[in-house]
Amino acid sequence: MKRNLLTAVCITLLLASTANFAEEFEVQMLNQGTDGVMVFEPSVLQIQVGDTVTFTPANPGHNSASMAGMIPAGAESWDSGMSQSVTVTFTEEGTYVYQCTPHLMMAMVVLLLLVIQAQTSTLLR
Ligand SMILES: [Cu+2]
Repeated sequence: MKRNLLTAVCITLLLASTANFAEEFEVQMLNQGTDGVMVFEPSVLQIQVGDTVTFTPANPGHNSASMAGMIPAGAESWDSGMSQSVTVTFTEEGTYVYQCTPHLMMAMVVLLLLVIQAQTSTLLR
């Protein structure tokens, strides 16, 4: 009996850890970050399909805009607008390149976001 209970607890924990909950991430647009000036932080994110990322202008004068032709086919482009935040849900697997439009000429903020398909547990199938 005790053993069954322990097994049940273990399975519950396993299911909880492998369950596919969409996660939320935040990327800040900064005048000064740990990587230098005019940066997105974090600069590279690995997320899963279905996750959302909110781009937050911690300092004004920035935006987050996907670059045409540099996001996966079928993915929706975005542009937060100047000094605005935007929340993007990533529905397509692949690599996304985005920019801060006014600072692109400063070789700034063209960053990568990698979206991978969620790992689904074979135990559940
Ligand atoms: Cu900027």
